[in-house]
Amino acid sequence: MDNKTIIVSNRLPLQLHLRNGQLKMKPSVGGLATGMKSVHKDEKGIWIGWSGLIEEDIDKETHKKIDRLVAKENCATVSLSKDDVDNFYYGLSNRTLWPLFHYFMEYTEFENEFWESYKTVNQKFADVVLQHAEDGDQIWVHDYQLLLLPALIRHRKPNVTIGFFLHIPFPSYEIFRCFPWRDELLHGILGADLIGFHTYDYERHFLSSIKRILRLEVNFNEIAYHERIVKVDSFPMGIDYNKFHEAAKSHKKLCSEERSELQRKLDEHFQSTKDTKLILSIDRLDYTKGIPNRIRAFEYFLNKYPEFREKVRLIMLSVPSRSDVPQYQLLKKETDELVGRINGEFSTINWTPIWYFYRSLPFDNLIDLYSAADIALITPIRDGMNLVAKEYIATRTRKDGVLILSEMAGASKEMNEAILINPNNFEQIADSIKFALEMPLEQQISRNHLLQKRLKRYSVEKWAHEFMKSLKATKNIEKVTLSKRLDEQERKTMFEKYNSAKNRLLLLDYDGTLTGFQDNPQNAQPDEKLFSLLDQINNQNQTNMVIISGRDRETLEQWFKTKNYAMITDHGVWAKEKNNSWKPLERLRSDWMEIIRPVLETFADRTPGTFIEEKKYSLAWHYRKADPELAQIRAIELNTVVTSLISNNELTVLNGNKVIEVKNSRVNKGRAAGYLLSEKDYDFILAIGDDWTDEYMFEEIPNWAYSIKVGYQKSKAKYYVKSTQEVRQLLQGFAKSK
Ligand code: GDG
Repeated sequence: MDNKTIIVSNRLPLQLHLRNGQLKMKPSVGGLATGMKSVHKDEKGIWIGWSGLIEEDIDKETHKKIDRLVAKENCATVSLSKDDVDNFYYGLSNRTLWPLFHYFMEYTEFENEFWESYKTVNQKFADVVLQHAEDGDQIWVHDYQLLLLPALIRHRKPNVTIGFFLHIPFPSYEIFRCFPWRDELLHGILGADLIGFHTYDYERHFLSSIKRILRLEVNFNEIAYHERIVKVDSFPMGIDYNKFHEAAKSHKKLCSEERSELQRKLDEHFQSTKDTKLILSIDRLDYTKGIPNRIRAFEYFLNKYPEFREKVRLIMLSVPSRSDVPQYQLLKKETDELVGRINGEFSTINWTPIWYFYRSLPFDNLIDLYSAADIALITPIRDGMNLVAKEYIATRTRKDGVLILSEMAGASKEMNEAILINPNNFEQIADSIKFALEMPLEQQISRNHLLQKRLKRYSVEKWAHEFMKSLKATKNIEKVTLSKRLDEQERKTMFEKYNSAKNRLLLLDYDGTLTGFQDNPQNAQPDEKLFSLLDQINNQNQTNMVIISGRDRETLEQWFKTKNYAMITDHGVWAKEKNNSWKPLERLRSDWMEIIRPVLETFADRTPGTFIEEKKYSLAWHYRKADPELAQIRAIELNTVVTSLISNNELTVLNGNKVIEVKNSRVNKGRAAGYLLSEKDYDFILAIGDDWTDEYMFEEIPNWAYSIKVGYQKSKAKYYVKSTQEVRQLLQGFAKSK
């Protein structure tokens, strides 16, 4: 059976209006709606979102009517109350996450009430999704209003594939860490199998927060999370190129009567002031878009290059947005005043420098504006992508026109041929405007030619398609790379085999297997519960239970001094059988340590939070507590340096769990396991461990034996368990036997 795709976003791709009890519905024409059209239609999709109407404003009957209407468009609604909209939408989404993620710390409000509502509303979305989702479905969740949704869905419906795409920037760790509920938010997003961003920078920032805040293992762009692999990637959103390009073409062909009023006004402008050029800017009236900066930079330009007065005009379209939030009201006032002041200062009888529209215009007017403008001046302070920049280029049917674009917009990463500016540098903006006004036509054409080619190829449909392709591919990750989960059924069979076996061998790694990790390795001594379980197993006559560890003999001797366990220490240098004394498995030299120790010391000195553990036969550099990114770089560096020093095969560098260990090559847990296997014929063998050093033993034991990895990572082990808690459950199972 084919699986369906569920799309979830804050708003539905429909506009619903209730006027005098009459319900009106029309489709939205935004970029997202266009891009998702094929996903929505072709894949038997359902789109889930808020209708835009408040619960208190609609009676039961109307509610039903709305549901019937949207169902015809394959949509389903999430119903929100006034309180939800105030605290979830205007609150946490737009007064906390929006400013924080756009680096506007001073506008960010941390209100517990907002957060509570955000959780409640995300749960409301999850409830509706769960009414529709079936095992095997793909679910694509959009944007910052729904960061908790992936985990809420995953929790109740584990067997679906979930994608998440963030349309705004993901800020640097330094900003993100300020958010009071940062852990919950990250866990929420990690419910997804695939997490998408517009640019690599946002992806990088996200991974950095994952490593620093949750301390999770990140392998290139994959995160090992519980028993899943979560993939992170960048997918720069495109536009419906053909729609804009074709609309611009057909507008050029219209005769004067057919032209819009706005177009006629623009025509008049061109007639009366033939050599006056138009600079255009379009955006929602939002503080992230850098509107006051742009006006001030334009003023600076008029002062710096007075010869251009009466020769240029700035047309600014500001679309009303979130006017319930105080900062937006202030921005409106500031913009009005700036436009007023500059027009007052510079206007002449024939010329007003800024034409300012505070409204939303129909699509056709947008095309008129894009087509008429000689320059597009797009100067956001921060912007996830910015589609306006792309739309302007798409409408340039003759390939003329110049785009001046802020390097703070995600779009700048793909639009190198534009003139890229820092929106805070007025000098640079003023010079760029002059440069753009004087740019020879051939240069305009050659720049736009390249830009158009790229925009046409990577359209919004392609973007949606690529995301869906990656999302579906995540379904296969598991099969290729990982061991099988040791589930209830497998466990039962394993215990049965254990019970009926005559000669059993248990090879138990210590750190990360029998106990969890401690920041200081000396604090990982065994607890009473562990002793009691190990005692019960060790007392079984038919079982040879061996603790096999990389730790030094002295430490294990000390911890288990009252016990009579079999142990192998130092990765296999020393062995002690039950009721027996210690003997060396390998005879080794350790004079190499004098050369390697100073090298490790320089790394420990230069990398705060790291330290050296000196063992008898090896040296280990631990970096669990260090800054994860610095430690990763240093670890690679250390590997290279040490490897170059030990060309004679005598030493090996082991990359363990947040530790690099240099030791003699002749020693490893595999060789030690081999020695045990040669001593006796076993009919039940189990080896369990959590890091790379345990892989040697997984390789050494026979195929029919149980090899178990602790944690969900690439491994040669046949099975995996999730955590040290699960290891304890296994020990309990063995302890019950005779
Ligand atoms: C968020 C992120 C990211 C504008 N005025 C009118 C109008 N528009 C259309 C434009 C364009 C869209 O609105 C604006 O999109 P942007 O990308 O520029 O900005 P945001 O609204 O802030 O969007 C942004 C985007 O999500 C997608 O991921 O690029 O960074 O902030 O398509 O054409 N459309 C009509 N009349 C107008 O007056 N019809």
